[in-house]
Amino acid sequence: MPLDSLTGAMPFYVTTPIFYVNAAPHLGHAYTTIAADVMARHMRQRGEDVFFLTGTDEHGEPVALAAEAQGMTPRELADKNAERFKALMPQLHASNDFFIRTSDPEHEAKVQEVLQRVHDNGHVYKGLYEGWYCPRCADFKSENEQGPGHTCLIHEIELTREQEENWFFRLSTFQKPLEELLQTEFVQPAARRNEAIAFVAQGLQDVSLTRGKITWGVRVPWDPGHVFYVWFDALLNYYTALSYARDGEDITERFWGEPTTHLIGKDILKFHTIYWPALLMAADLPLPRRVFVHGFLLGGDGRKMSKSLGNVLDPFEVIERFGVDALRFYLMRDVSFGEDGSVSMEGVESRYTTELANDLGNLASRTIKMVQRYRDGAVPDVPLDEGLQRDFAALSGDFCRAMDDFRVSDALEVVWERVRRLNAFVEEQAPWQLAKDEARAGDLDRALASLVEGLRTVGVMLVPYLPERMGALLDALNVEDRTLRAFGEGARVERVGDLEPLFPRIDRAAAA
Ligand code: ME8
Ligand code: MG
Repeated sequence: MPLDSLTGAMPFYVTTPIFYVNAAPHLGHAYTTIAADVMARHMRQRGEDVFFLTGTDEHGEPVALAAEAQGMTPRELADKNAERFKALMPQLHASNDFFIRTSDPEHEAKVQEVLQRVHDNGHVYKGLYEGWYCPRCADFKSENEQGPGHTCLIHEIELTREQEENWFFRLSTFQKPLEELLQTEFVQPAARRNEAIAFVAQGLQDVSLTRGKITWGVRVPWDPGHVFYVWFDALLNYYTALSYARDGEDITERFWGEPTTHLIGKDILKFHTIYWPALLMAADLPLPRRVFVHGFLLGGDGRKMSKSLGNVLDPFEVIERFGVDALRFYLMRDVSFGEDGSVSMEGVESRYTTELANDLGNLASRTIKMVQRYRDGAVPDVPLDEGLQRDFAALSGDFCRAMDDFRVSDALEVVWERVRRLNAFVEEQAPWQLAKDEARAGDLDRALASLVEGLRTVGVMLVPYLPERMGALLDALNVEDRTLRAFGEGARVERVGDLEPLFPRIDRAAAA
């Protein structure tokens, strides 16, 4: 894949949801962050102009209630937990370009500006609201969003009956434009788009834009007794961040709209695929290109992860035992991205052993050792094996197409087919046999050169998934240029150096 120069780079903006600071970071938060990071790193390798945003959602009832329960002020709890989410990013090797907190004064001012415009454009009115409310979702639930006895389907807690005078957002007037929007590729994958279509088909009702009962939020400029309902404040983070993320520079024009992809979990589909585009239309702002909705990670028993069921996979424990790259790889590989899937420590261990240590780790160490043993570390500069060349011909295209569609698991499988192909190539060629026969020195040269080029190709492609370990591999191959290049294209590896085992065996007793 030839690389554009920086002048031709396309802006690419990827976001994660901003996470509630009412609790500590967990595997679900890590999952979305890793997937967004894989995409951001991949696009940078293609030479694109990338901005990757994550952060924390600090206002509203979920946080106010949790703070009260812990005998803290909301701000104290937010400060404490925002730090933990901020610290999570380097632990995951996430390469986010900014970390937004919705308590940032710049964010708050911009929220007021945008929502004042929504008001002035005539999309807001005062009315009385009564309904069933989940304080943990910060969401009013319609009849078909409720479990038996007025309970929350997500949090399995009782809903409260709330009545208050609020400012309303005229969501209902966006029925038609939303129906049309949902006929496009705006929501992906298609199964999730159908969920959004079904929701709109029930008929949209106006929604509360403000709350009078709580004070922990962004003040409503035209009615200072109210704060904005947390979801409107939160959704706007994707837009506000661009105005102040870079010191002294407003990058909104560069990244907002067509370059924008929101990555979310399926639990917050309604807000991102219905409320959010309607709000943007009401504020005369461009829409993002797409919302990609991923599935949920479940416990090893296929049930919702919960401490009481004892089926929680702790990301920090995985990192400690297997390394951060193993966590990243496992989550992108074991659960087909977009769908729900069960995860467990046994699953991590099995993928680690069979794929990372055996398939990839062995390929790398064998290849490097053979070049050292038979050619003193110098990679022969000869034409590459034609069969292998054919088997790699479609790789870059297939890989980039999958990535363009945010199919990060499919993209990984496309690479893994070649990892397996290279292992088969070692067996077919049996360089250790060729090395015994002086007359076959040319065949040995070709086999070694082809293996190294194959290893370089997959190594570069896997950097977004395994940034740390592929960094070590490419260092050993003396590859400085880590932009995407097809097999056989451009400068070849000249010398290999020593490489420690990429994925050392984990001693079960020590790990347990
Ligand atoms: O909803 N599997 O924040 P939140 C996969 N603040 N992903 C999961 C998951 C699981 N089991 N559990 C959580 C909020 N996630 C709002 C968002 S955005 C403007 C405001 C991930 O802390 C997934 O991305 O509850 C989900 O959408 C998100 O965490 C919810 O995080
Ligand atoms: Mg949640």
